[in-house]
Amino acid sequence: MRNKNQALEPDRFEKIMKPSEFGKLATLDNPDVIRFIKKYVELCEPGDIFVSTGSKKDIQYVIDCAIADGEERKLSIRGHTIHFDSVQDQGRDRKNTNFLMPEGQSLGLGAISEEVAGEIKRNDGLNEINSLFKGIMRGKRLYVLFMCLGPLGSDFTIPCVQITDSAYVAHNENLLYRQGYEEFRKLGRAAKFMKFVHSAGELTNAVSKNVDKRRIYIDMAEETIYSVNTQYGGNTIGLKKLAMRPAIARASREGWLTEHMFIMGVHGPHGRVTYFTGAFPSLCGKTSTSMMNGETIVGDDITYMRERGGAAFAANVEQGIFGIIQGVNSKDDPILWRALTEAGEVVFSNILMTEDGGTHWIGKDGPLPAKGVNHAGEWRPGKKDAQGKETSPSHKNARFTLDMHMLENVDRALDDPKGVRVEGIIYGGRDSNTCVPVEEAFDWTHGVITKGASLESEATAAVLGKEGVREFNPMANLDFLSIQLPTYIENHMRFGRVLKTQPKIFSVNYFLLGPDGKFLNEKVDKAVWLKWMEMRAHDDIGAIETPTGLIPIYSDLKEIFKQVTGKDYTEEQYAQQFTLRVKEHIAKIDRIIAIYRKVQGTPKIVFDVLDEQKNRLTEARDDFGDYVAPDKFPVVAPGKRVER
Ligand code: SPV
Ligand code: MN
Repeated sequence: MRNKNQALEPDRFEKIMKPSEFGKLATLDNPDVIRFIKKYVELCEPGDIFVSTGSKKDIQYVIDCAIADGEERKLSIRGHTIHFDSVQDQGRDRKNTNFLMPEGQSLGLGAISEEVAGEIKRNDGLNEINSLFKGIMRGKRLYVLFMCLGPLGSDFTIPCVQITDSAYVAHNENLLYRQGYEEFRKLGRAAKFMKFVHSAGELTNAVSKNVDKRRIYIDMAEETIYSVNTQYGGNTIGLKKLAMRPAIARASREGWLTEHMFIMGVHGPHGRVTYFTGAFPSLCGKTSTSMMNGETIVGDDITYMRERGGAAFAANVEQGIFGIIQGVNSKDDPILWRALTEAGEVVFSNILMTEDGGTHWIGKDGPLPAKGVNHAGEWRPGKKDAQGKETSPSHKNARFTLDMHMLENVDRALDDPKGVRVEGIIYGGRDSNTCVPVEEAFDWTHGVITKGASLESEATAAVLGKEGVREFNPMANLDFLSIQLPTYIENHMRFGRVLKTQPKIFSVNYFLLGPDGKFLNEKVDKAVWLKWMEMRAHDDIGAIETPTGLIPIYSDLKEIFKQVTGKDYTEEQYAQQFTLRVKEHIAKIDRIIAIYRKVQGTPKIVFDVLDEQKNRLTEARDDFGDYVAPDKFPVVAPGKRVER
């Protein structure tokens, strides 16, 4: 009960809410929205509230605030800004990302890996987060954003409210997602929205200070996600990785898919455009694949997929890119290069800034600047870290944010409410010694199980502290799984069953090493694998049937290499790249089976399909040994398989 004095005292919400801002909320006619915002205003005690309607003016206001607060600084090129995250805040924090679990429930993901989001008791988590949020926004401004996941006016659309005290986070949301204010207005009380509450916490030099108290807590019951004491985009931008958790659960309940996938149009013969989606763990070439020269991009990170008229249709959840900048150069990535070096709205994070507002990053064209400033402070070539190791000008996970509409290669279907028809799904990981550069699965089930559900990757810098370790990462989606893995796999199988025409499933591996420890492929070779998959999707060319899938015929690749890269692709290169590495494959299957044995409720079909593959491999080994050249296996005509 309130005492008399408190009753006279208006609530903070009423006190600090300007009529102009309240008016923007009132128009929405949604008491749940007001209740939600009010709750966190009372708890976090901001000094000011700004409500964005997504108008040009409101979007510009957020940018101005980010610069005025110092979270972003202007660079010399018009529209470019730079932001720094704390040295300890350079990637997604798996350790402090937890599901708030109701009593007696578990996702069972702990059996698979210690690296996945953990589980804590819901009440404990809420208590902890509430105490961290208490008064955390004193003296700061709270930004309220109405956004949408997916294209507007579509069955893909999910309305969301993001509240944050970081203008940098709000700026990113505005670039990366479609504005949702109109959608909220249209839906009124019927809006079934996801909620994101973020505070960067106390700042020093505009950077989160208490990263030791960084927490990302996921409350599935309320579709609400809390993030505190961090600024790194993957931990804070609600509609990005935070929203994937409730979206995966919604998708599974309703029979569609939420995937960690790009979408791209691959341009085939005679003006044909064929859409592919691709799932890759972080830092494995996902964005660069989707940005491949000559193709068009629909999305680079997160995809929703639904069945329509018996086919699979996919839409980009986002409209922008929060992409890795390392290695972007004018030769390999001409379109991105132009976007990142010409006037236009771009937010850079954790790269090097020079005194005159220039930039540098690992792999950028041009000479290293003599000095500059990055996330770790002053930098000069040769600067060593505390361990005496030479440091690079930018962090490996340094990123850029931009709206894809500014790209020359944006696909015209980006905002199509229907999505695009998917003809192929690609799974890729960082794999130095097992899988061939490109391979097609025999069918949907074989692809889902041996490629998607068996995906592994050597870990990278997008996740804190784990470089080099081989990690199991089914569908490259393990970090975001919010349902039990067997349920997730079964949803894929079920999705395939309702399709009359199933997309083909492929794997790619850009990271295969030769005996000398050098990469067997160049960056541009990716373009060749895409064209090969495009032809296969239409049954234009044949393939070679190996125990693990269908691989290219040398003569087809030779021609595509000539056309796409101008390179003379030799038979020797082909043999090196496409030799079946039986020993490594069997070791991989054994690893995967051992993992699924630990997962309660794994569907039997998973073991059956893996066992069959192992048997085929064992037979091949008996006949040909541990390493088998492609010419030992039969050629099959387009659309055919070997009769067994
Ligand atoms: C990834 O790491 O998969 C990303 C960047 O796309 S993050 O926002 O950190 O998830
Ligand atoms: Mn991603």
